[in-house]
Amino acid sequence: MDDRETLMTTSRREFLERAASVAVGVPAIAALAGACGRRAGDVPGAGSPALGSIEPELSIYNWSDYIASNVVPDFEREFGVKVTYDTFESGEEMVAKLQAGATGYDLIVCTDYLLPVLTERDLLAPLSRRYLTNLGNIGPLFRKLAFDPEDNYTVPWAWGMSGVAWRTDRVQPPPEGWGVFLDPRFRGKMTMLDDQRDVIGAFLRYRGHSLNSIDPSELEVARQDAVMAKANLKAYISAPVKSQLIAGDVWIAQLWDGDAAQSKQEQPAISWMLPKEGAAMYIDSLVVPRAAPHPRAAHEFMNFVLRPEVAASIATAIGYGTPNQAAMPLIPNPVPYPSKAELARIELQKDLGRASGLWDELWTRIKTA
Ligand code: N2P
Repeated sequence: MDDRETLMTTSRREFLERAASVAVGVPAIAALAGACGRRAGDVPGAGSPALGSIEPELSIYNWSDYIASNVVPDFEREFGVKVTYDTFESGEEMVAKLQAGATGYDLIVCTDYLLPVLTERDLLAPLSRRYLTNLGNIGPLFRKLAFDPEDNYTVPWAWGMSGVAWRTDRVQPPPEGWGVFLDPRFRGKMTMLDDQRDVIGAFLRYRGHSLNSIDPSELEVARQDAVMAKANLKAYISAPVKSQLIAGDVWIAQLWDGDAAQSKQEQPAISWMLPKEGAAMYIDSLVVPRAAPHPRAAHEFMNFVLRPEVAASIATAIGYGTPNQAAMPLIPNPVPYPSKAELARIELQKDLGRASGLWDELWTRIKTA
């Protein structure tokens, strides 16, 4: 075993410990439309209900730029199912759409900290494991996580980190931390994610606090820093910033590692770094809403993407880490599990419970400042 393997082994264990510490909090979102009572016989963990035959349609709601282009057409061809595929740009956008009454989705890709919001409102259907015969391909690191301790609701899709992408040909020396967004030298050439958890979280870490802070005074300082940084920003923009980075209109962007990797494919002068003060890591998972009209097709799709070659094609296209251990050898440049040094700087986002209201309010004040 060489040094790198030793490091990877250690890292995996620590990574698991950290991932396992994701807290399951009290949901803050009061009324998610479409909530209905638990049906008798499908209590979580009660087993593997039969779902009937596969429906001819399937409706998926995922983050943008988060799938390989062949996956949906290949599934449609093999299973004879017509897929409707919608995308969102932030977790809050996804939850807001569900809140507004969108009930037609069969599969949603949901970020860890939002899962308690959905499960505690009883909005998710327990999975029928009898159809998920490929589930064993998921590495042990990504099973039985704190947000779904019995693996009743989630099939992990990808994991990633929120850091900083920058143009190595325009910015020297390389940025090291979140303070770069307060540097007026790059005014008008910088963007941050259009995502309250990422923006406020970055400035909390900048001051040495947890990015899950609910302390009003820490949050107030983060708000002030965010407003100061805003004067230097071109925009709050998430995945669509990639084309501006590629074109050179943006030099420094708060961005997730996989989206940065996607842009680097087109512009090799783009690099990505994990800020020295630390940043967020997340795990996104497939979930089936309780009201899903096509639950059997949803399960067939989950089992399809659990195949090593399908998971590998997704990971290769999106540039994110895969939880599918069997896929790792099939990926040309798989994202390695975080190094020991990186692990010390990574924090998982948690459900903020009742403090979500305060975060919402601060975000509105930042955006309207
Ligand atoms: C993919 C978005 C990454 C998901 N474009 C962040 N949880």
